[in-house]
Amino acid sequence: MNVITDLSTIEQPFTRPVVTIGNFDGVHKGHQAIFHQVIEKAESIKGTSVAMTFEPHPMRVLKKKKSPPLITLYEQKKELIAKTGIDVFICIPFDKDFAAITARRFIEDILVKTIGLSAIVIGNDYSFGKDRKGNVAFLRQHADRFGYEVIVADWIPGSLKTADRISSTRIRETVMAGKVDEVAQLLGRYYQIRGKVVSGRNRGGRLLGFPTANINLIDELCPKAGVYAVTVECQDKKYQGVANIGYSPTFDDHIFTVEVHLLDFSGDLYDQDIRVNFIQRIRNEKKFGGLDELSAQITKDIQTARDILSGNPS
Ligand code: RBF
Ligand code: MG
Repeated sequence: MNVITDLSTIEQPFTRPVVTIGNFDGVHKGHQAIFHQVIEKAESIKGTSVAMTFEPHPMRVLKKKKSPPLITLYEQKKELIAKTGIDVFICIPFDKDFAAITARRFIEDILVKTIGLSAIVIGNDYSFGKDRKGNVAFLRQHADRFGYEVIVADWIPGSLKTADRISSTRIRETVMAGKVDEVAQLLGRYYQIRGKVVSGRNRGGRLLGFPTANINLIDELCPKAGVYAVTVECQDKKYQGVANIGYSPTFDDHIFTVEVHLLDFSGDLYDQDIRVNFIQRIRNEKKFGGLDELSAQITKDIQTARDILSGNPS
């Protein structure tokens, strides 16, 4: 995938580009369907498939206060879009000046002159440009003069309001509710968090017999407190694991931690980049009467995780 983060580096228009534009937070199944529609259209006209997005997320620039946690940060979004087979990824640095560009100028200067737009695929609920004037109807008004085709993305099941509609909002809520199996259905992959392994209180191994890698999250969104069966990616290896998210109420320090115990592993992961994929929720966090009870429960959790993971090769 060709990655472009500066429009001024585009020296000539692409060959019959088929473009989609969006924030694509989560790169969920709906987004994936749009990318496949873009790719198929591009193949049918021997053109170039293009995904255009913005960074930072426009909602961060436009209304800082009530912006929800992102599902996928830039790096992950880029990786996931690359996996769909899109040819060109254009990420426009978003700021107040860019937000002030009218939909009309955006179409004429960027989509048509710079990119050479042949066709655009967008959702019937998407809008862009100053005052969000750019939408399907607006694009259609200018289509003949500029010689591009407007294709309405057809992934959306039912109307915009139906409960089964996949949306970034719904995914955020489902992650925060800890329903990671449902999230996997919406994403078409397991929900993943990324971070760095940091030192914890050195208590898990020493006191409980179950050492954990404590994770300093890079991601903004995290499943609700509890215990989960997970897979872990670290140093180009994949592990099975059991994650605990929360405050370890058995102890009285009330510090929020995300930690993962890796099955069949002994070693040091300090300072490593780590990725955790959430397969299934096991239980709520509990306050135990003592260390023995807690470690007996963790032993059970590990068995539960093994059972879950043996049926989920991933
Ligand atoms: N701590 C709790 O206080 N309550 C729990 O229910 C709990 N469940 C855990 C389950 C697993 C699989 C693991 C690895 C840890 C769990 N912990 C729990 C956290 C434990 O207290 C923590 O790993 C140590 O205190 C080291 O930080
Ligand atoms: Mg630990």
